[in-house]
Amino acid sequence: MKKKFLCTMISVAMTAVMLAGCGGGGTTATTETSTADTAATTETTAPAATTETAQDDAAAGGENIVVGFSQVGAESDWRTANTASMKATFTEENGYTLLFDDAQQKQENQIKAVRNFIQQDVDYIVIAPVTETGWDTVLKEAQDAGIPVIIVDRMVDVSDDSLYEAWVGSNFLQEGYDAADWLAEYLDKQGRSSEEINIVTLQGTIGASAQIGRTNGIEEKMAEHSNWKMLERQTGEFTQAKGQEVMESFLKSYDDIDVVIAENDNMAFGAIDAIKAAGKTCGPDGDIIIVSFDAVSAAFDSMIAGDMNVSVECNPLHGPRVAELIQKLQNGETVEKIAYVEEGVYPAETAEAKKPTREY
Ligand code: GYE
Repeated sequence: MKKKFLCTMISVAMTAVMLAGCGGGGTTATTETSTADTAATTETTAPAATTETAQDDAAAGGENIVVGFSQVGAESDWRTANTASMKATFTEENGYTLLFDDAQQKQENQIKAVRNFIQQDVDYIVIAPVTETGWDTVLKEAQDAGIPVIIVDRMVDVSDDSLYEAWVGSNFLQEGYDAADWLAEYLDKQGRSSEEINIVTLQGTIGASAQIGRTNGIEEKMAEHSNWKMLERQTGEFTQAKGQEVMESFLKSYDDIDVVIAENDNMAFGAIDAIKAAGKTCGPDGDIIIVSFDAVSAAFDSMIAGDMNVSVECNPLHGPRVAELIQKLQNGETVEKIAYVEEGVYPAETAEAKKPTREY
């Protein structure tokens, strides 16, 4: 799309070094890291293949808009749906060439991917950042290269907001409030609003906006409920396996857990497995109340099965939203710097009716 002949030539030259595998710099390392870890990632990440696509597009003077997307990883159902949304939006038919990089939950991989995109002189860089901090330097590099950056899903915490054009994602603090408000109402209906309520929390990746907002939202609301006691919080890294592991240790430490707050559905699934394995019960008719976030399709199955009490929605379908931002920027229009998506709360009693309407 860009007609920067010199930049393209430099980019092609650097790419050639990278493909030949004889460079010692960060770009080569990105390729190796991304391809070495898992076979599955290699397929989706395929740095060499995506590099060739960018080259081809540039060489052919292609009119496609080249978008480099640095994705967090594939840690959850939410993330899978988010990746699918981006890939379904940024297609050749829609006028895009997508360079997709899976960072496997490591910020260092994301930084390498962004540098790779800069070297390839993509038209736009889109980042779903693992954590909020640590972005100033690489975003400045993108800005100096004249490449607009869009942040999606989690936020970045940078000293200068002009380092990115726009952000679109969820109001994670509001999600935390919504979860706590649902719990207060539920306990009230059960006549337990002054009983001591013991809570444990499985937190997301520490430093990720989804973790910070949800933890803080609940923490703020705790002040309104003097009978709520947070026994412990620990990260389950947003994965089912870690969620299960941490829940197993919580169950060993405490025999009187009333509520599990899992900062995403996959950790809740892990926690439910741990609870059942320990011979305890959970869900609307069980001993332990399960409060979760995301409201992915499998959470509705879990609610229908009677295991989960509620899931606070977090919408991952950001592909079209990012595309709209890019189209506006292409037309020289101003875009909203910060845009939140609308979300709901889905308690178990709504699951059966709502499940067929869910898109992810
Ligand atoms: O809740 C979780 C995923 O950042 C909103 O990341 C996202 C979170 C989501 O791993 O399932």
